[in-house]
Amino acid sequence: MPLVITGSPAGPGAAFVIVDAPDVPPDGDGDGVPDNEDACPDVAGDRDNGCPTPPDKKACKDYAHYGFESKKACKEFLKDQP
Ligand SMILES: [Ca+2]
Repeated sequence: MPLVITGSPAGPGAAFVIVDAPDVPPDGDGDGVPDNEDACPDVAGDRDNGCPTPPDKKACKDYAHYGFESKKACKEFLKDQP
């Protein structure tokens, strides 16, 4: 848990107060999915796992970029999309 040292409200010369900072997990790509839960921590994504939705079946050539184990898994995901 990170610690933040803040100045004492009592003013200069008073003891410092150490408080716990809110424990916000890092989100390197800024997509709102914390890195420890993000299957694509380096790519901002719109899916629940933090990975982007492939625009079409051709994009499944780069299946790993979209967080899939295989091209097949990518295509099956797209099949279920509206
Ligand atoms: Ca991500």
